[in-house]
This record gives sequence, C-alpha cells and structure tokens, in this order.
Amino acid sequence: MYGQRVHIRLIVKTCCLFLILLSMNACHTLRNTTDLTAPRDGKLIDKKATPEAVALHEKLKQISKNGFAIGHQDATAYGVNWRYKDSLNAYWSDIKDVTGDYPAVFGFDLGHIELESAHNLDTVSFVLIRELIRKAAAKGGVVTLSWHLDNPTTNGSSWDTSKSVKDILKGGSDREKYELWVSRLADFLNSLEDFSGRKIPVIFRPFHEMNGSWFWWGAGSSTSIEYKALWVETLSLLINKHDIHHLIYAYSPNTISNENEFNRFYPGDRYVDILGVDIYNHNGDEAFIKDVTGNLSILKKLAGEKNKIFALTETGNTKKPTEDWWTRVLYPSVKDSGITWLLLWRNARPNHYFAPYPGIISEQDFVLFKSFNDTLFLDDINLIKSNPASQNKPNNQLEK
Ligand code: BMA
Repeated sequence: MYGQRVHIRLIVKTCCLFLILLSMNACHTLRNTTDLTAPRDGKLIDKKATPEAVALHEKLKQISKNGFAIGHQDATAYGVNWRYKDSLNAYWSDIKDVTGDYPAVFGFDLGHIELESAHNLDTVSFVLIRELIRKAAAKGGVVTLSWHLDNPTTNGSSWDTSKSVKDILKGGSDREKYELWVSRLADFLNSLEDFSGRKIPVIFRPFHEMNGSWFWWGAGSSTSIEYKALWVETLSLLINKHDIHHLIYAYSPNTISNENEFNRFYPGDRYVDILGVDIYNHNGDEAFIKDVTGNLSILKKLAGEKNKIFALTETGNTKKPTEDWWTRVLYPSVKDSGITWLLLWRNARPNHYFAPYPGIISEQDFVLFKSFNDTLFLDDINLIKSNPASQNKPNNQLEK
C-alpha cells in the first residue's frame, strides 16, 4: 500500500516536472512549435523589439493605408551612369534624377559581410552602405536588407547550389563556420546607428526565393524542414545570442503558383513579420500582370489571416523596355493590392537595370506613375509620418 503511494507520488512528481519543463520551453523567445498558438496581435515577432523597430512597423502599416511605397535597390549607391564617390555624387539616385524625389524604400545587400570583406558582392563598400543606410533613415526612408551570402560548405557564391544547409544547422559539420558568419553579420547590423546613437530599425529579408533552385538555400538543395530550421536557428542566433532587436523579418519566395507553394518553406508565424514575394517580368506583360495580381491576392489572404503586412519585395521588367510599362503593366498589377511597398531591383548597367534613369524610353511614364495618389515616394511617406490621417499626397495630378 505504502509502496503504491510512493509510486503514485513519483508519477505525479514526474508529470509536474514534465509540465514545468514544457511551459519553460514555451516561454523561450523563439519557440520551435507549430503556428497553432501563434499570436495574431499584429506585433513584431521579437518581443524585445526596440521602440524604433516597433515604430517602423507601425509606419509600414500606415503606409499601406495610404497606398504603397516605391523602393529601389542600391538607389543611392550607384545608377546606370554614375557611382557614388565621396563629394562627387553626394547622395544621388536615378529615381531622384527622373522624378525630383527619392524612393521611399532603400534596399541594400549584405552578401560578403560574412567574409569580413570590405565590399559586398556587387563591389559596394560596407562603409558606404552603412553611411547610406544612415542617410536614408535620417531622411525618413525605410531600409530593407537582403543577404546573398556565399555557400558556407564550398565557399562558392550564393548561386553555387551544392548542398550546404544541412551542414550548417546545429550539429552540422560547418556549424562553427556559419556561426562565425552570422556573428560578422550581427556586428554589421549592430553598427547601424543613427546620428544620436540609436539602432536604426531595418527590414531583414534573408534566404529569399527559396522555392526556386538557383541558390544553395533553395528548393533544389534544401528540404523544407532544413530550410525552416535554418531560418529559425539564424533568427535565434541574431535575437538570442547577439541580442539584436532592431530587425523586422521578411520571408519572400519567388513567384508562386498557389498558396501551398508559399507555405512550403514558410517557417511559421512566430518567425516572420512580413510576407513577401519576388516577381519579375520574365514571360511578357500579360503573364506578369497575371502573376502579380494572383500572387498578391494570395498574400493578402494569408496576411489577413495572420494579421501581418505584405509586400512585393523585388520586381522589375527584364523584357524589352516599352514606353508605358510603369502605368500600363506595373501599376494595374499592384494598385489596390494592399502591399506596403514594392522594390525595384538595382540599376547596375544598361543591360541590367530595373528603375528608370534619365534618357530611357519609359522616363516620362514613370513621372506619370509617380503622380498617382497611391504611389508613395520619400516626401509622401514623410507626410504620413507627421500626419497619419492624411490620405493623399500633395499636388496630385491624377485622381483615382
Ligand atoms: C542579382 C543580380 C546580381 C547581383 C545580385 C545581388 O539579382 O542583380 O548581379 O549580384 O542580385 O545584388
């Protein structure tokens, strides 16, 4: 009898211990659970997010109530016919040259920060990137960062699709190296301070276009389980190990065919702040309009369910340029879609550019595109910041 009671007590104690351990685990900042209990409170996933990151998130929400912000990758670092050189092209941009205003969103890429290199993979110096991020933020711009990091297993580029993800997960043969790479990334992110010493909040969009098979973290080289683990473990390193709290995390596959394709690599609502998708005009205008409208309506539905914001995180025309591409193709694809921003990719050279620059065939059409109520450039989003209720930008030439 006594022996039986001791036995029962032991079972009860073990159960209690198990429950305590379970709830302790559940209290951890980053939890490895399903999304069933993920909060839909519209707040950032990092519960220690800085006030500046929270404010940026709120500003993004306000932006989408007023239209959508226009972004450009490397906007102020170089254009088709110029490169930033101290004092020469002090704070310039092709979009500014064409329209008189800067884009509202400034994209930069951190590829090669992991190698402690002085320049990123497109030969823009990290010192300059830091400076340009500081200037963009000081002027009220939104900053989004991608990371075309090298293949940690082979030291090849992002496009070296040799398998690597498994090796860099916890317990993998290249884990130590990957942690070193993340610590270098963290050092750079930590160095992003405004002129009063506060951390500049930025959108971080790593491991993008994973449903394609052109990057080593993509579908051809990583299972969805491995990819999700990579995402969660990387966030855990940044948030928990490096104590970084000024990031807002965006997940963005390449053009999807359906909702399942979006979800296939989605790490979970606890690990993503912004839903995104990258869509280029590879197959002609008609296909592009169909892809963008279809994809954005899937994102809108998911974002609504999850209480998150969403964006067209990369876009542009890769086909023969036409005079009216902006107002005939891009604008009808995105208007009323609910996106917070769209990011045009970089203006590298005459055969690799995505935003307008002086002299191109669609220059005037982009000026028209800018005049619409809902296409928001830097001055426009600054008006929203000071007056969230304002619904229109000044001097609209075209009413919807
Ligand atoms: C790609 C191309 C590459 C570039 C990379 C990272 O889409 O523009 O030339 O190196 O983005 O910016």
